[in-house]
Amino acid sequence: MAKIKSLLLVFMVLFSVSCKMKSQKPTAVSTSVKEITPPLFNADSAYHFVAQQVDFGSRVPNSKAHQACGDYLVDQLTKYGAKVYQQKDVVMGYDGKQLQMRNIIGSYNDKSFKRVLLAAHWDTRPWADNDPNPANHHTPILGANDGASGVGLLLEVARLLQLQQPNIGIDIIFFDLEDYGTPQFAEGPDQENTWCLGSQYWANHPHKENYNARYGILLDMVGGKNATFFKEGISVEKAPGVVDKVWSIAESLGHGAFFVNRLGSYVTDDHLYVNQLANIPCIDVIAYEEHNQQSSFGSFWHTLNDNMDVIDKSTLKAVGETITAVIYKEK
Ligand code: AHN
Ligand code: ZN
Repeated sequence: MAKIKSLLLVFMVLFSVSCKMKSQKPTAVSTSVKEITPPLFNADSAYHFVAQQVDFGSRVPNSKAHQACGDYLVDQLTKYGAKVYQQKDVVMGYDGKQLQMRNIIGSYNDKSFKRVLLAAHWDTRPWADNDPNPANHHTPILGANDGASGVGLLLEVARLLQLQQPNIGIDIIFFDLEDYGTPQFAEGPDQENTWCLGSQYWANHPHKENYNARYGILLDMVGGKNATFFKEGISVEKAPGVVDKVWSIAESLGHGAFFVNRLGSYVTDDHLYVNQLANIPCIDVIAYEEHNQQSSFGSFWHTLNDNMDVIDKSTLKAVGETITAVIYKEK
């Protein structure tokens, strides 16, 4: 009997302990928001994604290369685990031509309401109208820097997103028809809205109803040798906090020589319409050379020299590491 009593006592004690354990509240607040170590941005991989686009040739609207490269981008985003949306339509160019447009969107963590948008244009300019040789003005450019660099960098980010999910959802948008803006040789006015046709379309018809994001980062010409990125005017006006965040993270990573802490110029680019029409604060990380006579975007801008020779892995690395750090810090 004494044995049974003491056994009972042991059970009662154990039971009360287990009850206590159950009722104990966790001391740490456990939510899904964590500090995340970002995966390593691989500049060789980004460079490869740039070269693969250039290998298609000029990706000008209504061309085989444009179509083939668009299919490649969809395949890559799919391979890296994105939910892929395609917006296909026909829009009119400055010259009245009907252009086959395709915006390509790769979404990660599609259900989250905490989102950041990353964008670049994937089309290339049909005219090298800034080439020193006027005989080249009607020839399409390869757009290694102007087009392929931003997209290649974001394909590398897509690869990382499959390896490690950040705390937020990400939408990678490849805008079409950014670079069909009125050429210098055209008669009549250079209307601003002849540029950025794909982003205007997207901002007027987002790929999802009521789409929203905390902010956006547009990448344009982010692979050039000795590139510098000044704070672009519209970005500073519309999304000063995002500019400060990106430039200070770049600095902290040792990329302050690329991300110059000074004001650049105002650029008509896809971020204008993301800000103006979609009402999402969006910055443009775009090459800017203060003292370049030929172009503030670099000497090869809209010339036949915009090929793989102008691409430098250390620029892709500086921008790539910065963007990666920015998105994995987000809570
Ligand atoms: C203008 O030249 C009006 N905007 C520059 C946007 C651009 C062209 N980005 C790449 N190509
Ligand atoms: Zn261009």
